[in-house]
Amino acid sequence: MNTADRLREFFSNKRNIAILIHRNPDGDAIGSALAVQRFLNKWFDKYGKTANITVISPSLIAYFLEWLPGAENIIRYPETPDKARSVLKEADAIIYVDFNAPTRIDELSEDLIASTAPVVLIDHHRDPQVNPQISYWDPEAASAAQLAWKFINDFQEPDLIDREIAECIYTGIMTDTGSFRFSSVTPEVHRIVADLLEYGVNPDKVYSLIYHRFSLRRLQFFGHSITFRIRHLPEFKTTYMAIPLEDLQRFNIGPGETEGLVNYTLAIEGTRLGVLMIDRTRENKGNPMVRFSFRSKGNVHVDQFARQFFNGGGHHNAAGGTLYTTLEEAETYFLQKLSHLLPELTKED
Ligand SMILES: [Mn+2]
Repeated sequence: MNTADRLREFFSNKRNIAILIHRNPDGDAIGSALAVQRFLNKWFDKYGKTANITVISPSLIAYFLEWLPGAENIIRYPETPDKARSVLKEADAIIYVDFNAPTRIDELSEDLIASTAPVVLIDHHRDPQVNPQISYWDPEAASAAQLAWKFINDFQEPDLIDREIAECIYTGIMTDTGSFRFSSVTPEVHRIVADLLEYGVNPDKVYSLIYHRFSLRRLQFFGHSITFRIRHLPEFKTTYMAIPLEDLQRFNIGPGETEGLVNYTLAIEGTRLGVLMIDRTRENKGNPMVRFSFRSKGNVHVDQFARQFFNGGGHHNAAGGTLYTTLEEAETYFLQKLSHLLPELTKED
């Protein structure tokens, strides 16, 4: 059976499809999920069938992603936990988008583990913890969105693809590649982007809707962090920022508003490892918790580092992790562990 037939056969008898994305969903997770949802809705419509296709987010949605076509219909667990649970419970297919471990969806994880519905995986993170019936998984892919694009195109229904779907996919690729510049960007990525522009995507519009959305308060928070919270360690080719809770409170920084801050650490010449650590006590019911974002250049592989020492993981050059300590303890611990990366940090590519 060819791929299109397999996809059609899998979906044709499904009536309640839940599309799940990871906590604190980014442009890639939301863009990919909404593209898949819109496409599947049109596909069921075309064949005169009805199916409930629902995107569930474990977290609220960052305001600069709310404009994405279809975002208004995402079920957000913190707002409607019962609805999120019942959709998951009734699902006869679950599509994992931009994540691959049930534990990455916080309070919904237990419900997901309990589900026996067949799984479709659309993801580019390493070490999947699921057993999908249909898999669009490639850890070398720059974004989940390009795998979602392959999934959509594999149905061989080009008339169902529209500008809105293309905008969602474009958003996912743009946000996961640092606007098309990370080492994961291949000629194939640009070929996909070229196709998306053919569908009418306006790059300047999408970029502005995502990145030119700072409030004065948020820009001042970035300026404050860069001025007062940054440390540069030239002997380790490392630059990091440690953001205390008082800063988040002073500038009233909400979920998702620290997005992009870590990138400034890599802007300092000679930096090969950039780290952002943020006091997330508020998100852990008042108990100490620090979230780490790691960014790196070349052969400095932060995914292993994050997995080994920070209860995390990710990609070679972008990873995350969590410690359940105070910010000061987290900083001390990080500085102790940094020596493990020294060989990679000081070896040029
Ligand atoms: Mn992604």
